[in-house]
Amino acid sequence: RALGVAVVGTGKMGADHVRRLHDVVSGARVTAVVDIEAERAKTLADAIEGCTAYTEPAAAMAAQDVDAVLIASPGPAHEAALLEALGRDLPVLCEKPLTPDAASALRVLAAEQRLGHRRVQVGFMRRYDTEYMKLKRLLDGGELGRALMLHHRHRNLSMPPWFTNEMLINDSVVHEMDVTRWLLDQEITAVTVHKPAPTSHAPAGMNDPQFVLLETELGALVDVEIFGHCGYGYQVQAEAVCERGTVRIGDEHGPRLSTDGRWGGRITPDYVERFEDAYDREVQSWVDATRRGEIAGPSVWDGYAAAAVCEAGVLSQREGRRVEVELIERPAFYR
Ligand code: ISE
Repeated sequence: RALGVAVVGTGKMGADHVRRLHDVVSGARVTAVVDIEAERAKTLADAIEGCTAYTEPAAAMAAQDVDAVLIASPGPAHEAALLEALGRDLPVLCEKPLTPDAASALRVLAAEQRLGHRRVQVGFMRRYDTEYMKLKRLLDGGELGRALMLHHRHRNLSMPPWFTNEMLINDSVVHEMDVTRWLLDQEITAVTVHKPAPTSHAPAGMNDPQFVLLETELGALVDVEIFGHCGYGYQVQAEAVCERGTVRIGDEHGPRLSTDGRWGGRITPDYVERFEDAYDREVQSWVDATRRGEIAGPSVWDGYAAAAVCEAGVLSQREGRRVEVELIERPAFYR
C-alpha cells in the first residue's frame, strides 16, 4: 500500500512537501499534517482525502495510518519529534538542520544507535540537485585531480523577519557545510567567520553578508559567501578548483532570452523554485527506499557533523576568531 506520511510543520517548506507528496511523488500519501497552529493544519488537511490534522507530533505518529514522518518544523523543534519517531521505530525524513547544536544531534545519534538500525534521512537536498550530482561525479571520477579549494556563493533575495545572525550559519551555511563534506569526502576541522560592513538592507543587528572560511582534514580551503538580503534573487553557485581544472555550477538556470538589444534570463526568487527538482528527487528516493525497508541519503552522522561545524561557526561569528571543530569518533554504525 502507499506509504502513509505525517508531515510535521506546515510552514513554507512543510506545505510544499505536502503538495509534493500529494501531487508529484508516487507511492506515498499524506495521512496526517501537524502544526501548533491548528487552523493552518486543518486548512491543509481538509484539501486532502484521508488526511487528519493534529497539533501534537506524538498524536499523529500514534495514528494507524501513519507509516513514516517528514519533519519540516523549525530546527529547535526537531529533536523532540525525532526522538518520538525513533521511539516508535518510524522512518523519518528530517529537514535540515538535523538539530541546531551538536549536543542535541548527539542525543539523536544515540537514540538511533539504541534502536539498532538507521531510520533517519536528513534533508540536505543539494545532494539531489542535478548539477551538484554532476560535480560530485566529476570529483569522484578523479580526472581533474585532487580538489584544492571550493568557492561557494549563497545569496537570498531577503530573509524572513525572524531570521537571526546565528541562523545565517545554522540554517543557510549549513548547506555548504554538508555539500563540502560530501563533495570532498572529508570532515571540516576549523571555521572562521568574517563580517564585512553590512548592507543597508539588513535588519539592525544582523551582519549580512558574511564570509565563512572552512578548513578540511586534508588541507583543502573552502570559502562561503552568505548574503541574506542581496535584493535581486536566490542564487546558489559553487566552483571546485582542482589540480587539473576547475568546475562551476549554478551559474545559469532556465531559458536565456535575447530581445530588444539585450540578452538575459530570470533569477529564481527562492529555494523552493531553484531546488524544486532536487526536493522532488530527494522525497521520491526517501519514499522508494522506505517502501523497500531501506534507508539512504544523508545520515544522522552527517546531520551531527554539520551541526558541530555550525556550532564552531556561531562561536567564530561571536568571538571573531578561528574555531576548531570538535567531533566524536565516527561510530562503526555510520560507516
Ligand atoms: C533556508 O532555510 C534554506 O534551507 C535554503 O535552502 C537556504 O538557501 C536559505 O538560506 C535558508 O534560509
